[in-house]
Amino acid sequence: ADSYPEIKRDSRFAELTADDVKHFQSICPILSSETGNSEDELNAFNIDWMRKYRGQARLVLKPKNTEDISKILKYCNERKLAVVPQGGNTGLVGGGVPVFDEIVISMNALNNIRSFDPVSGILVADAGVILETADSHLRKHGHIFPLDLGAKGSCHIGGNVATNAGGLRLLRYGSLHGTVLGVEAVLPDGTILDDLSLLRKNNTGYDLKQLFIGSEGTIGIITAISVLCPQMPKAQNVAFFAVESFDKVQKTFVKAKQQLSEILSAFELMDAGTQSLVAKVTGKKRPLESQTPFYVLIETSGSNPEHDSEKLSTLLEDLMESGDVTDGTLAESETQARELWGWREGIPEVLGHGGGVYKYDVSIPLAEFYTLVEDTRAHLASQGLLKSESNPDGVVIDVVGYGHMGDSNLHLNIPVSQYDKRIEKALEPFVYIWIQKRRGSISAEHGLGVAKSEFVGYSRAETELGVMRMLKKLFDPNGIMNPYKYIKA
Ligand code: FAD
Ligand code: 2HG
Ligand code: ZN
Repeated sequence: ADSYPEIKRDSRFAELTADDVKHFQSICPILSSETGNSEDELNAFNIDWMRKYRGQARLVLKPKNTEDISKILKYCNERKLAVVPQGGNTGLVGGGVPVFDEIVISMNALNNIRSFDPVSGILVADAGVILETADSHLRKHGHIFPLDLGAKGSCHIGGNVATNAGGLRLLRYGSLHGTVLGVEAVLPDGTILDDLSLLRKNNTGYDLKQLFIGSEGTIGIITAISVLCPQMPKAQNVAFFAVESFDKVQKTFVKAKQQLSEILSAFELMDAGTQSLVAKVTGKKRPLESQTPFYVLIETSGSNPEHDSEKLSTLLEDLMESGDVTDGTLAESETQARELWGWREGIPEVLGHGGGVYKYDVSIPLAEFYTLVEDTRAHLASQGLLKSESNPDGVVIDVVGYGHMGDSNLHLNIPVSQYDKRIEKALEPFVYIWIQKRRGSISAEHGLGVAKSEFVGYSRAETELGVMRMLKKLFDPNGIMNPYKYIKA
């Protein structure tokens, strides 16, 4: 495939025939070039959210329930037809789209909320339920989904579990490894694994569901999940600060933890570059007059509106008095809170507007959290790639950093005027070596997909990778599940 000159199609996999298409048609609705669907219709499933990765699937299956998926996988496994499970197709590492002609199994039609128990707070729902739909349903019952992220309007809860998405409030509600109580999944040979537990505590043997959380469609298809949902907070407050140095950002983080403790629900960092870009693309008035290198968004979620706003106002006063922050504002309404969040959640969307963007999603110890951005900037400038007054033809528009600082998770983004192998070569393995030296993670929350698959060795030892390969072989001996990605055999 042109998109992947460095990868070869695996000849173990069969090529799709007209008989195969007919067989799938007897199971569920399909989209196929053979049955008259246009390239545009298939492109929606072949091309990813960033328009960076493009596969060539000629068949998209739209199963309606777990049994359909069981029949599909059993057949594919016997015929050695490779597949790629696809949720909302909002992933950022090329994991949800095919590399070659893998059959896309779209989870869009598995979208029933099965049950919600307001006493225990446990939701059971199909994997294809859109995150925002699940959250709205829960809100009607005084609860929320324990995960929130910018792609909530399109991503699936099954996709979230398959990528172990982190999101904006992991700091408060923890990882899906803690909140997901059960998983129903179909194994590559068609076996339905019913581990849809409603139990918080269950030490009877290996915890199988954990293997599916973050497995990116490589060992089976998640068809439903059960998840423990927190109470909807009665009060939610948002503050936005301008900060002069990263040292002061760290001081602000410590004070926020000390003074807000159990009500702190997000601590997000945005650098100046991201905020200029959001302002430029959206044309909106900036929330603060002060132009500083860093901005911080703090959110609290609690049960007493008066107490919470008092705590946040006291924190703002303290930070202003000590000079830790230069300027700050508190949202006075839900609309204002949403607007402030827009300066953070809107970043991924605007970063691609210049032509393309290289994304690195890393965990780094906090002391050096922002140093990666500075070092990458200096490195690209030294290679003559960074656009500047003295280098107006540079293809790299900027080097920016933002992310979930409360979880030590930085999003290093390099917006460019066009994708260019020279930039990629300058960035990789440069970024990964940098991370390895700090014992960080090259994939904090977006997963490996096709983008990071080559580089897992920078974050994982060979012994760990060996065990992972054994697991993959055990679940998927024919290797049909989402090939060319994740941990390669
Ligand atoms: P897809 O993109 O469709 O698939 C992702 C992977 O999961 C693929 O490997 C696919 O094969 C597999 N998969 C999907 N469904 C299933 C299933 N049912 N069974 C087995 N495998 C499956 N991520 C974060 O962690 N935190 C964020 O804050 C965050 N913010 C984002 C903001 C924006 C604007 C965007 C576009 C993305 C963001 N992401 C974030 C990326 C994140 O990975 C996805 O949004 C989400 O978790 C993927 O869900 P999806 O349904 O779109 O999955
Ligand atoms: C976020 O936190 C997402 O906004 C996306 O994880 C990050 O696009 C990115 O690099
Ligand atoms: Zn993120």
